Amino acid sequence: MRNCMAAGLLALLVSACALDARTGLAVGAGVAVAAGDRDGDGLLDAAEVQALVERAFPPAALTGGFWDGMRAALGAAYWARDLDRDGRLSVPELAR
Ligand SMILES: [Ca+2]
Ligand SMILES: [Ca+2]
Repeated sequence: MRNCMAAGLLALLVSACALDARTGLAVGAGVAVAAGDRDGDGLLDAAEVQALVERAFPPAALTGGFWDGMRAALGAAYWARDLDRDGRLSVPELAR
């Protein structure tokens, strides 16, 4: 049940991304990297992605298994874009 709810909300997030694609996802991806790129290397690493996930769903405020699932799903959505599987997300990867 919990997983179904998480999947439904993830589908909403993904469809929001699809809308964004039509209006210029490349710009959005650049903003996402700029906002999350703490060490300034132009890429998002695991810690930076985790920080973005926790900004979206703060673990201090959103507790319990459902929100754990949402954080895991959002993190997985980011890492699904790691096309070269180097453990870092570039602007071109996020823009695809
Ligand atoms: Ca970085
Ligand atoms: Ca990559």
